[in-house]
Amino acid sequence: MTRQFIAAAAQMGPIAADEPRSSAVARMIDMMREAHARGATLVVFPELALTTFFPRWYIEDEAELAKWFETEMPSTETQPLFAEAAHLGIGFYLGYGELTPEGRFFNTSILVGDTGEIIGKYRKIHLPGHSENEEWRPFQHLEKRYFEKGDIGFPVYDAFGGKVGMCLCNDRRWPETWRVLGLKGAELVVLGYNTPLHYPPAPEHDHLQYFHNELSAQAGAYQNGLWAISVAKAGREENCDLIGGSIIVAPTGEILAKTATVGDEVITATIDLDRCAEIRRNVFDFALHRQPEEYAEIVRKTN
Ligand code: CDT
Repeated sequence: MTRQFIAAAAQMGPIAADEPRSSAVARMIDMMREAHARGATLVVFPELALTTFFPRWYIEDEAELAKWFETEMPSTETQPLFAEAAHLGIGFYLGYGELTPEGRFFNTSILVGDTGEIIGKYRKIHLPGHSENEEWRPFQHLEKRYFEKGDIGFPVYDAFGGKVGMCLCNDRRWPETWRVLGLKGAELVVLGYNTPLHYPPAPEHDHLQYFHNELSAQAGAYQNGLWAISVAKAGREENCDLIGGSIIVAPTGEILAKTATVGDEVITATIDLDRCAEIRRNVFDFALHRQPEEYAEIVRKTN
């Protein structure tokens, strides 16, 4: 049985603070249709794809904060996306702010199958930024304040003929994310991101944002012999420029498709899950070459 399919990255341009979710969903449906017209059976959307990247603001009032979160999925506003996916027979990955019935806040993504059913969920583990309002910054990055660390680890789901893992934005910079997913057998990792072009604590690295973005996904894919689809919310969102550079990466680490804009843009590539073996049966044959007894430092708590 062939394990080949076409997958799409659906990069989104900025979402304004006052843009209703219905508008973001309509934009995603347009791109889903384009992906489908190009033969895709999976389309990957960004992190926090229904709203602006609200952690750039200090929000003191919890009721005000809660407005950026979803209490159900699908919701009234997102139902049309699920319905269109089922109609077209295309699966998707979607990032959003999750507010649970117990009142817990997570930065979450879901994987949805081609009949519109939710296959799996991931809650972001590496939460970047800071917890307190830091007025010296041109914009805040308050993920540590607004989200709880994910509590479901890095699950891998049987989907799209193989094993699929998820992560979110800052997770992609950590080799541990990719390794854990790789060790669990993931053959494809899908992820969305919101990455400001300007990094206030170390602005001397601003010109490296696109490079580090590619470096992380290419290394993660190659060193674990898996496919990666990494998708931006991009462009000038309120007072903050977000990088584009969405990519589809082969298990060899090669970039097979890349966006050229910082707006809504669909790219596609053929994913052949059997190509993971090119790497996993060779230089990164885990069973043959890994030396985990020498890796204890990785799991020792240092803070
Ligand atoms: N959303 C997200 O995780 N963004 C971070 C920004 C850099 S850390 C402030 C990222 O790793 O891209």
